[in-house]
Amino acid sequence: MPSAASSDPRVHDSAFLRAARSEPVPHTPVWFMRQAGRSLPEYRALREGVAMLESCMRPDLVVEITLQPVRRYGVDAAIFFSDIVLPLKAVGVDLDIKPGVGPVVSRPVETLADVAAIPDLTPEHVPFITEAVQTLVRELGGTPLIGFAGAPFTVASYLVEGGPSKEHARTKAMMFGAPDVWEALMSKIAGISAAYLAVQVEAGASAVQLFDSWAGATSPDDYRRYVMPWSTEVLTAAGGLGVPRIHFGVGTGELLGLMGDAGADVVGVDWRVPLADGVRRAGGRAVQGNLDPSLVFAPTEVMLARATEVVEAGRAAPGHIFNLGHGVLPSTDPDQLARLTDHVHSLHPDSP
Ligand code: 1CP
Repeated sequence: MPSAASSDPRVHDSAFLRAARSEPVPHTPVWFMRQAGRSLPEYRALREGVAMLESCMRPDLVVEITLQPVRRYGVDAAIFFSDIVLPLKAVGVDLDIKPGVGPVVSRPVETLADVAAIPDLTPEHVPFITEAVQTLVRELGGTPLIGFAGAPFTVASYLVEGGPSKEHARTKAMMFGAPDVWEALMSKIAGISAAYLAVQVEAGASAVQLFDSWAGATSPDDYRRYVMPWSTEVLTAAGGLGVPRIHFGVGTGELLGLMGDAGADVVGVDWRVPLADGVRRAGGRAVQGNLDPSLVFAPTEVMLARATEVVEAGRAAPGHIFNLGHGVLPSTDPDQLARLTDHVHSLHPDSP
């Protein structure tokens, strides 16, 4: 398959990419969703006085923030520092990321005309992404870089609700009640997310993760009908780039099989699902996860014992990438993540 991903042979043979391809590994690879960010004092220092979206558009900051957790923890992969709403901002949607809140959209999407007003994304919208990825891949050497995008449902929820939401009521009202607007919106976002992933891989990212954080708000039947076709479109396009695809959402225990079938090589499992069940539901695919992010607040020996259980359960899958079951909580003590990384690396991946 064609791929412009990093040509460094150490990246190709890394434990992270081997596990993502369901090949044997020398140790269980580890990275943490939201490993960069507020839990790190060096991140807080760098971000002082710089707005979130501005930091995502400055290659010098993106490079440094992405590298911080790799240096500190020796994790097996870096994740590109950005946000799922950045591509919308780049094409001109009027939105901001408000501190302590999250993404806020000034004019929520309601009609077909609102959807039509959102431009498609081309590489010319995001030259700063290409530059940051290229620099990062050079600096990372043998460590793979994960590119990412938001899946259509999760991105749509911000555009339709106008901000973070627990119930996704307006989103679902459109999904059930205005199928023409819903399909146009999902199709628009699928194109933007696929183009955004392509930019990252063409600049050298060697795996991608599609975040459908809020897809767990839908039932399996509704997921199949209203969500899955467009996630499949993004993952199929990403498959053509020749890199492994990770597909993750929160509270998606009932959807794991479908999320795999949408075109994932690795199914992300949140912490509510015992990993042994997640392995079964992933249907022969590699899995990623799934330590409860709150376990970092438990005594270290409790956290490490639970991490051992996760690694043991992961042995039943053809590939296992250790991660938390969702993002690092901002009040996490980084030293706990350092201990966790060392501990998982010390366990043999194949035998007790
Ligand atoms: O490790 C890293 O480098 C993290 C990079 C990263 C990622 C992967 C950020 C930076 N955002 C994301 C993805 C993202 N953004 C998701 C999917 C992952 C997940 O489920 O956690 C989602 C749902 C968002 C939307 C978003 N952006 C939220 C959630 C709001 C809600 O609905 O509850 C928030 C708080 C943001 C802002 C944001 N994005 C990233 C950071 C570090 C922050 C905090 C803002 C800041 O530091 O000023």
